[in-house]
Amino acid sequence: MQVNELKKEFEKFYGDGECHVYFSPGRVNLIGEHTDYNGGFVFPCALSFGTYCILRKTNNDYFQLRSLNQKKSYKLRLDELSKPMEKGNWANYVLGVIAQFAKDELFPDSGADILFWGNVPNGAGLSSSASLEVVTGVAINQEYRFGKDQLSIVKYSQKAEHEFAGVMCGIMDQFASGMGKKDHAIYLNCDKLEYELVPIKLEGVKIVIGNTNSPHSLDESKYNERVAECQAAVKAINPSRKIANLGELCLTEFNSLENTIEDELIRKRARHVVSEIERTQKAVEELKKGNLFEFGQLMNKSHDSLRDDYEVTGRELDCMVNAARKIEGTIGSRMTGGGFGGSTVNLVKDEFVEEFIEKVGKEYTQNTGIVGEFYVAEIGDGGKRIE
Ligand code: GAF
Repeated sequence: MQVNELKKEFEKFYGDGECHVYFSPGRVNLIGEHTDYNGGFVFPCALSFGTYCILRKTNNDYFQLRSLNQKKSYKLRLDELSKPMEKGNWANYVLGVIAQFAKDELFPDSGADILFWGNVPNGAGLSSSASLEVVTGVAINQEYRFGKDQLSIVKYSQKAEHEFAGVMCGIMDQFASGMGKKDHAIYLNCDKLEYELVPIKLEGVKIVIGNTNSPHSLDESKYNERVAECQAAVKAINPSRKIANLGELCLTEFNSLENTIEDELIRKRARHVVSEIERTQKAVEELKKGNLFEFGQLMNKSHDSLRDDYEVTGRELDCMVNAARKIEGTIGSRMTGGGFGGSTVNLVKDEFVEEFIEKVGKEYTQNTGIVGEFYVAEIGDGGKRIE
């Protein structure tokens, strides 16, 4: 939907008059999975699709919240804006962010009419919820002149996910949605929150996203269990080497310490995290040198580690990745995001993209009975006002 059409939809609900349009993107992570909440490195980019928020301040004392993607709409008094609703209500992502402003004593002093619309496929592991949180934060911050910087909005959005959705996520998704830059990936140290925008100039190669259409839902998945398993690994290592998180260990150190983790499952989880951080660092180095082939090999290894040691891939993602790797022009293929369903990310040579989509799609459907979807990714900017 074009912005003009969205504004017409807004006027259908709320009447004519001035309104402002904000946008925040979804993200695709190229490498560095399940490392963010371990203080490691990630390498995501913002997408050109995401969530739009059209907003008009009013003189009322209530917020009206609607989404073209959802059936339920809400009318909430200003004093109700920071309270969570029942689990599963989409408005929680919005209220969760408003609640963070409130903790800093920043309260909207008048009402607003708000319409959301998103074109990130839900459950595709491409951060539709982060894009909704970040667009809310950016819009409320600017409209009510709260004066917060973009990084604070990113942090508010992560807190909203913890407190209002119950997912103890790292900061990657909200960071990519807030801080992304067109044609760049973000090389982020999730411990220090230092980052570098790395230009993505993939000559003759496209980033192809494969949506398994096998719903991934972070709160229902085992995401929080993985977070807890990593904490258990830290605890087991601590008597021998004091660390606050697994990101403090390089692989050589981990190899010498891994026997301190008695539980084989916990050891495997930790091995994924430590090896993935090292892979991510290497991958970024290779990309900077223009070694796409090496980058692709590391993507493949990342998936294999997520499958064997971290066990977050599942049948659909594995099936799509296996099919992708059979295509001659595939440089690398892996799952992206939290896993347990969702999407794959693939580097595919231009002249093979069509064949990739056709053959991978066909094999995937034959093996799973599900029809997948494919998008050639465009890397866009982070959250901002667009009109
Ligand atoms: C999800 C989470 F929200 C991120 O913080 C990150 O942990 C990712 O899964 C796995 O890398 O998208």
